Parts: sequence; C-alpha cells; structure tokens
Amino acid sequence: MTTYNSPAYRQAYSRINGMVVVGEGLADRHFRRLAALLPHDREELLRLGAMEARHARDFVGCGHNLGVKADAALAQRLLAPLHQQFQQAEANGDRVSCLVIQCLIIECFAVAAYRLYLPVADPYAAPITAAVMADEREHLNYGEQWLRPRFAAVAADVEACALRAVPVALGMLHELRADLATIGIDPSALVADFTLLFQESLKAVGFSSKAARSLVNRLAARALA
Ligand code: PL3
Ligand code: FE2
Ligand code: FE2
Repeated sequence: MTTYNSPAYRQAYSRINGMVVVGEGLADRHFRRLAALLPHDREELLRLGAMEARHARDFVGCGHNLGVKADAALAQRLLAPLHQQFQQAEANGDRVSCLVIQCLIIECFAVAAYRLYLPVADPYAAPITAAVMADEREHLNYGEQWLRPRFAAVAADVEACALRAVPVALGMLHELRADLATIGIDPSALVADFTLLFQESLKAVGFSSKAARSLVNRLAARALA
C-alpha cells in the first residue's frame, strides 16, 4: 500500500508531477506549432493542443490535492533536449520529424507512463489519469494516420528521427528512475512498455514487423551505450 503522504513519496511526486505538467505544456506548444506546419489539419491540431493544456491543468490539480508543488525547473532541464530537437526539425522544415517527436515518441511515452501509474495512483489522480490516457491514444493515432499513407516518402526520415530522439527521451527517464520507483512505477517496466508501444506504432505507420523490431533493437543498443 502506497503512503501518499510520506515525505519520500511527496518529494518524488513533486519531481514526477513536474515532469508531467511541463511535458503536457510542451505538448500543447508542439501541437500549436504543428497546426502552423500542417494548415490542412489546423483545426484538429489546435484541438489536440487544447487537450494538452487541459491535461496540464488536471495534473496540477493532482499535485494540489496531495499538497505537493511541481518541480518545474528539473522538468524543464530534462525536457529541453527533446524540445530542441523539435525546434531544429521545425527550423529545417522537417514536418515528419516534428510529428514523430510529438505524436509518436512523446505520446508513446505518455501512454506507457500513465498506464503504469494508473494502478498505483491515489484515488483523486486515478480517474484523471485514465481519462488523459485515452486522449493520448488519440494523439498517437493522429500521428500514425498522418504518416501511414505517406509511408514510402517518410520511412527514412521516421527512422532517422527515431534514432536521434528516442535515446534522448530514454535518457530523461533514466534521471527519474529513483523517483519513479518511489511512487510505485518500475522504471524498467516503463522502458519496456514504451518500447513495445513505439514498435507497435512503427508498424501502424507501415514498417514491417521485422523492420520495426530491428529499429527498436538498435534504439535499445544506443540507449545502453
Ligand atoms: C503528452 O500529451 C504529454 C507528455 C507528458 C510527458 C510524460 C513524461 C512521463 C514521465 C514519467 C511519469 C510517470 C507518470 C506519473 C503521473 C503523475
Ligand atoms: Fe497530454
Ligand atoms: Fe498528448
């Protein structure tokens, strides 16, 4: 049984909650940038961005409910490298990488994290997390649906972006592993769940099972290097 009001839990929660709140805020900004990059889907992408802003507010509420203030500074530092890759892709006019970073990598991360948090969440946070997780599936789905009909044209860029960005994403997780364990999430289960979801999403985009498996194996090798 998790003690939600122990000092150790509250300190770890402040850092994890900071990560989630800042991550949701960043996702909102990314969707608004994507709305500008993909004018055809502008309304849809602005709607997804607004959902992220709502998630950020909902998770701030989870912190308040426990009397915990989010550690935003740490989260900003940990999320900066991934955000920089998004900005670099945007500066290069590389819409595919922007989509891969936000809709595949960050959203797979979110789904994996919320799925593992759900069974250990406090009674206030649990229903909020379940609702947010369903939204994140929709965001992941948007990216898959955009990339899939363009697979032949985008495959090489998706792969190159994954090789650049997934190790960075796994790196930020590495720094949170003690805090994750404290709130009841096994960090290696999170890596495994993320890898599985990302592999599934590569297949949904059009990669063969073999190609998807081989790519995530190369990612795992990089993350361990
Ligand atoms: C996309 O919509 C939002 C991306 C948020 C980033 C999630 C980062 C996950 C870090 C590990 C958090 C464990 C879950 C705890 C929930 C309070
Ligand atoms: Fe979200
Ligand atoms: Fe999302």
